Amino acid sequence: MAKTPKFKNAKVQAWVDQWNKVCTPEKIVVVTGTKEEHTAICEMMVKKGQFIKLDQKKRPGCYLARSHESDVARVEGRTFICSKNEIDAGPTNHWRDPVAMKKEMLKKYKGCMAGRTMYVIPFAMGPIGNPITQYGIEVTDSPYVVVNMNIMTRTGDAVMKHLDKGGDFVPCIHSVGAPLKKGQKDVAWPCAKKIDDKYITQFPEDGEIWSFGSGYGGNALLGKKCFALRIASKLAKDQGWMAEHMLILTLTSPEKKQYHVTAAFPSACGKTNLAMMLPKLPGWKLETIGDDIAWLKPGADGRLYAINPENGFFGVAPGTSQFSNPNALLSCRKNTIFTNVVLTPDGDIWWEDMGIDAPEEGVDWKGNPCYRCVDDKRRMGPKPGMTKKEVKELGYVAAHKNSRFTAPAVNCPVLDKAGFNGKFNGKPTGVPIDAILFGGRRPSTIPLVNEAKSWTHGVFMGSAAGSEVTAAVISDQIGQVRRDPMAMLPFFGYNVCDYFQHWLEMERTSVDPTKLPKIYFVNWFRKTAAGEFMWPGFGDNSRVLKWICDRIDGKVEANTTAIGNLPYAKDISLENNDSEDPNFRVNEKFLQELVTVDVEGWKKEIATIGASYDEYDKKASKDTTVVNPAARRVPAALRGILAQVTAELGK
Ligand code: OXD
Ligand code: MN
Repeated sequence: MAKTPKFKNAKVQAWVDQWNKVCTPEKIVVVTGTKEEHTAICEMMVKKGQFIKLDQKKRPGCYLARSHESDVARVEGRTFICSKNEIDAGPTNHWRDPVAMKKEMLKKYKGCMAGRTMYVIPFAMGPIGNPITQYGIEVTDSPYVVVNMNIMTRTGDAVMKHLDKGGDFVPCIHSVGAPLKKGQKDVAWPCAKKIDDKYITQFPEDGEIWSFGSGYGGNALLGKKCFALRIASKLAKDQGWMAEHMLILTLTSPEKKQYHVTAAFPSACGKTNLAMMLPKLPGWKLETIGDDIAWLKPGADGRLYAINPENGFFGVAPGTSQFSNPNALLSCRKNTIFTNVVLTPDGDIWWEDMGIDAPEEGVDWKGNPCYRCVDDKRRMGPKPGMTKKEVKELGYVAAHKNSRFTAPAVNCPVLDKAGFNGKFNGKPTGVPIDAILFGGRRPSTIPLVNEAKSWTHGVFMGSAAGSEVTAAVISDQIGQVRRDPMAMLPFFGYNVCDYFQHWLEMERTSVDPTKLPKIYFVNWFRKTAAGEFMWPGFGDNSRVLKWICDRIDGKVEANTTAIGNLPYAKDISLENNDSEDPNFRVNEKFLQELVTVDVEGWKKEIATIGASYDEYDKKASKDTTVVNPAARRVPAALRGILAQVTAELGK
C-alpha cells in the first residue's frame, strides 16, 4: 500500500483511501493535467515499450499503442448494470445483484495494482463550471488511460479545485487486472487476458463505476460510455434531462441562418463523418460540436439545449480518408494517440481505406511485418507478394477494424468553438437543438430520410432503430441487423422501456412542446440487389440536411405516408451534383426509390419491430418483483404508433 495523498474533498479522500487499501499500488500520482505531465507519461511509456513515438515532424506529440489481442473493443457480454432490482436494469442489459457483484469484484481488485502506479484522475464531462457539466474521479493503474482521458475529457487541477469546494462527482475505479511481482517486467499492453475476467460494471443507484481487466476504449476511459451514457442516462431520467449517443453539429445556411442538429447512429456508423462533413451544397457551412455524446436539457423556453460532455474524438480509423473525412484526418495531425493501426517505416501511420497508398512494408496492429499487395497499392498482406484477393480470403487486415485515434477536439478545423464550450449567444446554456436524427446501416427498406409526424412518432422511430453490427464490439453477429433503440442498446443505464417512457415524458413535461426538436430517421446505406450503394453519402448528406432545414422553416411540403413524412425527390437539392465518378454523384433514379415506401419491406420491418417490443415485454412479465408490470413494458403510446403504421400499410 502506498501513502495516500491528502484531498480537501472528503468523498475523494475516502474513494482513494479505499482503493489504495484494496489494490495496494506501489505509489499514487494525482493527475494535474499539465502538458508536461502528459508528455512525461507518454515518454515513460515509450521507454517501457508501451508506446511508439511517431515521427515528430510529421506527427508532433503523437504516439502509437498496440493492444493485446483480447482487448480490442467494448465487451458487451461483460458489461453489467447492477441495480437492486433486476427489472430496473431491464431486458437489454446484463444484470447482477450489486452486493454480490461488489463482493465478486473486490476479490479481483485485491492486490491488483501491486508493482504499479495508481493514478487519480479528476475529470469533467463538459466545460468546467458549465451548469450542465458533471465531474468524476477515475482511479486507474493504466498510464494509457491517463493520457487518453487527458484528451477525451478535461482533467487535472482545474477540476480538483472545483471538487475542493465540495462539488459532487461520479467515483470510478479501473484496473487492467495485471499485478506485477517484484522485479517482474511489464508487458506492452497489460490486461486480463480471458474475456470472463473483464468486468465493465455500473452501479446506477450508487452512481459508481467499477471496471476491471480491460484497458481499451469505452471499457477503460470511464468518462465516456460508462459515465456520460450509462450512469448519466439514469441521472438524466431522475432529473428530467437526456444523455444520448449523439453527435452535435451546427449548420449555417447561405442566408446565414443557424441550425443545431444532433444525430444518434450506432457505433461505427458515421457519426464522426457527419459531425465533420464538408457540405457538397454551395454556401452551406457545417461545424462540429461533438461526435459521440450529447447531454440535452430543457430550457425555460421549452427548447432542448445540448452540450458535448467530451473533449476529444475517439474515432474509428479504418475508412477515415481525405475523401470520407478530411477534418478527422486534420484533427489527428498532432497530439493524438493511435491504437492498433499500421506503423510505416518513416514513423507515420496507415490504415485500410485511408485513401492513400500503403507503404511497401510496415508493421501491422499485432506488431508483425506487413507488405503492400502486388495488385493493389491500398491493401496490405501478411506476406510479401500477396494479391488483394489472397489477403481478403485470409480475412487479414493490417490495421484492426476497430483501431482508433484519440484526438483533441481543439485540433478539428471546423470546431464550433462557442458551442463546444457549451455557449450559445454568450450564455453557458448549451446550443438549442432544431432537429434530432436517428439512423443506422440499413441496406434495404429504410428511406433516405423520414420525418416523424409527432414527437411520439419520433420516439417510435428511435425505439425501432436498427443497424448492422460493426467491429466496435467483440461479437459473433458482425454484419447482422440488430435493433439498437436510439443507438443506445449497449449504453442504457436502466430499463429500456422506462427509457422510452422518459422520452415520451420530455414532451408531456415540456413548458412548450411545440419548441421541441423535429425528429427524422435517415439512412445513407441503402444498397441495390447487386450490392452497390444507392446514395453517395458523406458531403452529399448536406442535401438531406438542407431538406430538414427547409422542413423546419416550412419551406417545402412533404409526402405524408404510412411510415412518416417523406421528401418529394424534387425537393432534395441536386446543386453541384457533377462528380465525374458516378459513385460520388446522386443517381436520380435511385433517389426516387429512396424516397418511396417499400410497402412489402415495411410490413416485414413492422413485424420485427413488434417482435423486439414483445421481447422487451417478456422480461417484465416474468419478473415476480414487478408490482405494476404494465408500467414496465413498452409504453402503450409506442404500441399505438406500431398499430397505426401497420393499419395504414395494409390499406
Ligand atoms: C465508441 C463506440 O467508441 O460507440 O464511440 O463504440
Ligand atoms: Mn459511440
